[in-house]
Amino acid sequence: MRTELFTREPDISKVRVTDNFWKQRMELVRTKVLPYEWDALNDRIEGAASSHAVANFELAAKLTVEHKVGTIKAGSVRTEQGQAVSSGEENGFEGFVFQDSDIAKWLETVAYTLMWKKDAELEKTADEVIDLVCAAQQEDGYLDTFYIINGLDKRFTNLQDNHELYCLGHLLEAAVAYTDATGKDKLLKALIRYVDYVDGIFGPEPGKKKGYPGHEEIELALVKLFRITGNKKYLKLAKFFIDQRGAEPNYFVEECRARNDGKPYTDDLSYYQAHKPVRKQEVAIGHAVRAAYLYTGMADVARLTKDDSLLETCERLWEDVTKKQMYITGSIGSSPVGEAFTFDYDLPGDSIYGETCAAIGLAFFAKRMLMIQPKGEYGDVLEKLLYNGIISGISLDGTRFFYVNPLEVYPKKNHMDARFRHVKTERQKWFGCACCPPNIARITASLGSFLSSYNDDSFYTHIPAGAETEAVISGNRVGIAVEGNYPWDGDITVRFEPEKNTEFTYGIRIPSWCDSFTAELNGVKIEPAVSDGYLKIKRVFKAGDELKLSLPMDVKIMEADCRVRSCFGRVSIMRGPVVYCLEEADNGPDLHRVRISENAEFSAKEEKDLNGITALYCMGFKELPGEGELYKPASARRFETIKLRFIPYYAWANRGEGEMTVWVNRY
Ligand code: FUB
Ligand code: ZN
Repeated sequence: MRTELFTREPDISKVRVTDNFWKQRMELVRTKVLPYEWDALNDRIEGAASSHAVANFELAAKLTVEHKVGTIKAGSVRTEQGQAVSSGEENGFEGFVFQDSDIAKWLETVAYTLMWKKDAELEKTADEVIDLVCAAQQEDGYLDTFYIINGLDKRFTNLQDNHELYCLGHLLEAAVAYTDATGKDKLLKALIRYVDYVDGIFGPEPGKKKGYPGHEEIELALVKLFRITGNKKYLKLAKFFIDQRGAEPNYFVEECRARNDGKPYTDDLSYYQAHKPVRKQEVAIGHAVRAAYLYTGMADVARLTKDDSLLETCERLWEDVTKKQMYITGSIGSSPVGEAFTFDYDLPGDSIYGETCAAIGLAFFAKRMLMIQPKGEYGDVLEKLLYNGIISGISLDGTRFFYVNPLEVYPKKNHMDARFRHVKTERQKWFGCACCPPNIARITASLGSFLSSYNDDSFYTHIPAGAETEAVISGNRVGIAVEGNYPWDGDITVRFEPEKNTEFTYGIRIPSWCDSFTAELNGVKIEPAVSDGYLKIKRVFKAGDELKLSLPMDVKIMEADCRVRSCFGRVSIMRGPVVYCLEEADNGPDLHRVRISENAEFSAKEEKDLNGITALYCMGFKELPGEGELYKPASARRFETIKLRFIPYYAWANRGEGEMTVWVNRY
């Protein structure tokens, strides 16, 4: 294969996140988000959208035990945004067809937290949930509450919309994580039975169905199953789903014809990335979460099967997503119609979709690309996502969530203009379609697996958040501890503790926002080589070696490429990896009237509000309204000077409803 630099992710149970910024969030997930989520999944939160996820499993388990499973016909209807929903509520199933996945993500998050903090009570609850999930399983291994309740005769007849393979993927991820965390394999064994059943139905062999999921997810999950079992058949199945996607005759068209239920088949296969085989896809298209999960699975399979053509496809799509269709916060998905990508440089900040799950999916993709080849650009995007477009999806107290992550809100418009109603101006208690909150919980809880990767002769730090990681390099156990106060401070110390002297290459990403930096090894200034965005040091490391890095965190006034129409003539502010915004709470209303000069001088101040942030201040100008006339000569405009306070974008909407903008007019 073209690259031989493969690395593997660290064993997450051997990573201790010590970082102030993240430890606080991880603890929040453990102590607040998980119990809150559990209440939501049990419909115990007053005023929150209904979930029914636990109740669906209870009903499915009851029917399984009583041998009364699915006798009534299942179907699906579509929401405005093209999403399939259940129409089987009269049978007792409630919610979206993929409601099971919320339970899976909760379990997966529990597993990660147990890796850093034992909690007998939480583990007991998780064990009980696993018992419940397993009780719903059919004798042949099948396990999806929607069809168990609504009609097993219809299972796998609507792969396009009904999410069975997506739910299986999430359950698999949970099972692998739970086994990693606790050593218990009840769920894993159950899921293996289900996957084996699926493997008997789908595949390239004659007589098997040539289908693939309408919502990708199982591909990346099968790779995790391959990792924990070592059984190549799971990798083969992941590859089959990827290779088969978009092949002619199109499976979704054929399955619709076979269903013969009077409903027309979809006229937009690109929504599912099924309009052509993946290797022929030139641009990122369709539903953004689906795309990001697909690309993640593709990168996994490319790495593990050494498939150059698949790798080239990943690189091409990566390029398109990150250079032409990504917001400055890392968010993706410009349109609420189909929750989807649109076209290059179309990045409106106010009518954006920017689903939290899509940002998380892109982080998964970035992590996989880093495992194929540690390159600065992958780490830069991962960092952008982690410090901006992902964590903006959760309130600082862990109990309110954004599904859509706008870069600009004017609440009056969002409430009154139907075109902007999908953009909420306040985080919500929960969602009927609740994919995002549990997703943000699981990525936060598994942060340790995103920070670094390594192989037999090298170790790379992708994100310099504080963490102690243990890896086996050249057969020796090597401890590597990163310390600092990222993302507020660019001074980073890396300590090396190999069990014995070990030769390897240590690489640490020099972020693209950093124009110059200094480095010292054991107190001596060094000028090490930077290649592919990483500072690399090859030597025999011994216990006590220490690398100090100083990345100056200047405030940067950024602009988008002039092909991005929506923010033409506007600037946004970054410091280090953090994107900033203006909020009405600090700067008054009518933020569209604010302008700043590209020579504005900023001061940075550590402040205690918003759970501790570095706020930025500068002088700006606010245009004054006229005397009543709607139009006037431009030369007649007048400004007042105003002191502006910028806060990190992720922290917006924690002080009540108000205007917010990331892009500010240029003076
Ligand atoms: O379809 C499952 C999830 O629901 C998608 O990933 C999200 O976009 C939401 O529509
Ligand atoms: Zn989501």
